[in-house]
Amino acid sequence: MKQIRVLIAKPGLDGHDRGALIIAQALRDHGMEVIYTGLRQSPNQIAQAAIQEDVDVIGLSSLSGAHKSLFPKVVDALKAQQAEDIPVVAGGVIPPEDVPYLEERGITKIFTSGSSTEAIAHYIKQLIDKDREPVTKPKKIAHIGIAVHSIEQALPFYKDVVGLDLSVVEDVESEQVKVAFLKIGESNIELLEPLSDGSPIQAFLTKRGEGIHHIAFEVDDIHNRLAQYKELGVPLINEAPKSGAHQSEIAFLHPKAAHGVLYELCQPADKE
Ligand code: B12
Repeated sequence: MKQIRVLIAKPGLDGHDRGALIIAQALRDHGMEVIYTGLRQSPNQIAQAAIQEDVDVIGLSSLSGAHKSLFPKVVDALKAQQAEDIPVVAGGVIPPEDVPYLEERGITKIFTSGSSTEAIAHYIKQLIDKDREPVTKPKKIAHIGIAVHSIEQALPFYKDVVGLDLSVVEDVESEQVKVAFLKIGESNIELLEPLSDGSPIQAFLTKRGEGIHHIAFEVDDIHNRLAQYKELGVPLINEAPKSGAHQSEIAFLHPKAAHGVLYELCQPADKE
């Protein structure tokens, strides 16, 4: 695979160059060749530089609030010069509500403040190298795990009031927990009762009391996905899958990866 060439550009009068310089250095550290235009470039100048330098991708940075006007102008300038095949990614201080508009106007992906440089480099590599596996969405929410002191005492609410059917109750020795699954549409509510004082569920109950413990995503590529998340710098509780309920393979991401939510990846027994 040839070295990826990236043009990092700052359109308009914006003088904030810290983010652009950090991205330029991070992409170099990831083995890319980076050309930085410097400050105060017009959309036409950026398109011309991209063509002359024969880059694979353009990265725009804007913190001044002019992104809605300037980013689409770069896309238009590329089109006017028959160079619309050069993808444009962008970042900076960009309110989330502007992201759909910018993507509709031809910006391939927006990375807002706080985006990890690993995720940006990974995205660009995957954008250019079609053989790399893209990060795909999980298939569905497999279940929502709820920590309870006693499954027996919690069941009447879920069965008799909510009207859910109990599909299975089993012990998961690896987690020192007894689980009960209640099917709801394509997903399940999973009640979790500790089997011993050493159970992570007992620790959760002691610290926080009963309540939502985790959300599980169903995946069919748990090994690859964990490797991919690791490459993206996602903090993982389990770097390799372990056994979960119904012989599934499971792994937990650290809640600091996801704004305080504990996520589980869950691959049913017959997948992969
Ligand atoms: C540092 C700073 C400055 C420094 C700039 C130093 C420099 N050389 O960059 C100084 C003090 C000079 C400055 C001046 C001004 N600033 Co100022 N500044 C900031 C501040 C506090 C942090 C910006 C920063 O460096 N962040 C760190 C970098 C690493 O983050 P980042 O750029 O967002 O980059 C990340 C992502 O966005 C993304 N990314 C960024 N670029 C790219 C590009 C690509 C290709 C990709 C993939 C990703 C990507 O990846 C990075 C990593 O996650 C922000 C507030 C904020 N919270 O953002 C205000 C802020 C940007 N400034 C602001 C303003 C108003 C100004 C001034 C106009 C103030 C004034 N009245 O004089 C001037 C204008 C300067 C100018 N000539 O343009 C406003 C902008 C408002 C707006 N957008 O509507 C902000 C948002 C503050 C605020 N809340 O009001 N500022």
